[in-house]
Amino acid sequence: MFPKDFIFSTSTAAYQVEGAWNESGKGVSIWDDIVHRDPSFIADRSNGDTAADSFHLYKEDVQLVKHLGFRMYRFSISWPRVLPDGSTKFINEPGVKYYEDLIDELLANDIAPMVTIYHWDLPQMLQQKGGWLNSTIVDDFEKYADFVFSRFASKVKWWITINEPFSITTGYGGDDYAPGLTMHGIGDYLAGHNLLKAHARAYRLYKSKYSKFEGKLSLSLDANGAYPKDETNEEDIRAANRFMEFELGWFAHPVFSRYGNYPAVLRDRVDLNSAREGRDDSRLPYFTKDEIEEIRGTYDFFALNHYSSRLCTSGKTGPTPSWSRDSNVVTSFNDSWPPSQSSWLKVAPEGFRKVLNWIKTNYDNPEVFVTENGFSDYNQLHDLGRIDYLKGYLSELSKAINEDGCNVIGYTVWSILDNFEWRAGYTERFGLVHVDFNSPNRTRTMKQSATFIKKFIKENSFDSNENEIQVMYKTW
Ligand code: PNW
Repeated sequence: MFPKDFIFSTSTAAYQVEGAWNESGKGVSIWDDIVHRDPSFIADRSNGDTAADSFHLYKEDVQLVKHLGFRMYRFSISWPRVLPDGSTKFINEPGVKYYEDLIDELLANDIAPMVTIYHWDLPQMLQQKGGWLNSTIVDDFEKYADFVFSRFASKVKWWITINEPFSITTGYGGDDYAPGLTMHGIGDYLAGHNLLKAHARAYRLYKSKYSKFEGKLSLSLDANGAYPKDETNEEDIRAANRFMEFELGWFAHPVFSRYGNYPAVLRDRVDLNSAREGRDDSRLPYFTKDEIEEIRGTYDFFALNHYSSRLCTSGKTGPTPSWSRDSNVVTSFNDSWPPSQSSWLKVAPEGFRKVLNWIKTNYDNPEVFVTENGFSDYNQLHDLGRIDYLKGYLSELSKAINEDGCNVIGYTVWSILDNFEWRAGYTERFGLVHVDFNSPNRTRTMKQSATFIKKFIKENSFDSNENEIQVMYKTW
């Protein structure tokens, strides 16, 4: 089903699994801050103080990754664990040692590390001066990345600078994530602008200072698949494409397109709405010519996080101003798409193939590494919904590769473990492995999907357990 050297990987992120939130010198992040200041921000009023306790149990995690047959493990470094106040003036060596040990443990077990430098846990000290809204974050991030490369570049060959800039912007313009600001249609674009510059700085720094290590770098972009609500309606077809440009193109066009800069439809719509609102300047900042050139081409592969799809039609939605109002797209789900435990995640595997083809067409068929894909359950071991999800998404992925010629080189399951699912707390579980968050030792138990994926990776096919899967699908 998949090419011989295709890489199967699985992932986590620091705040979601590590715990040890104030141990051995770690500083406070915006997530530590918000969960303690406002417990109602989280569905079950929980937090990541202990999470899956991977800070102490990482060796067990590595054995699970190995046992299931994954060749790679994607994890993130907590910025405030290594640099407690965000700056390199003070380096927290015990925090650095944790990642050294984790990397060594992975390498000793023949698992390649893929390291995400920033997966949402900004040092609170940097948020105090505006976080991603303040352009000084670009220098701060470059210095942090420099520090991380200086310590780990000799052992880590796969790097993600920033995980999901789109999701990060919703913490400034949509109230979805920390820091929980609601500057709709303003804060999100400002944050996005600085995120793009920060990524480019880190990428260029690596190429000028660390290229002898021959690492591959990118940023992970999240994208839903987009379907016209009515496949025969021209306006819906345009709405679906506009949705792709507003969600994925916002960050992909500046980096991966031939000319760089924001997609024209995003530029034009935000400029127009800003003028209509009587503003002097567009709410979407402009890049200088030099900045466009600095950002363009800062990738060695395309890193895609994909979970679900949307039906699109045109229409006004959301507050004025806001990203959704600017997009002029109203989204919904097809009733036939099976649900997960997450309201935003319905099972629509063909949408995955669509996104991969969209990337192929729009960005000249780059190498793609799927850095996240997964399904949420609620506290189950018998997770038939996840098996069905993986089966559907892996099938569509293989069609994209084998029939459409999409250049996909790797695929990552989110997640190896149940973990702290941001605002949903522990009410939505993405793990192949169950974690008992009530047990002091955070007992890990393989779910049925772990057995499924192990067999799949080993045999590079799920034909041999086809019958088993059919039965599972019926019961589910
Ligand atoms: C990702 N959407 O976030 C994150 O990278 C993970 O940390 C997270 O646990 C995982 O997916 C599951 O949520 C996403 O609305 C959040 O399409 C929202 C979306 C996609 C990904």
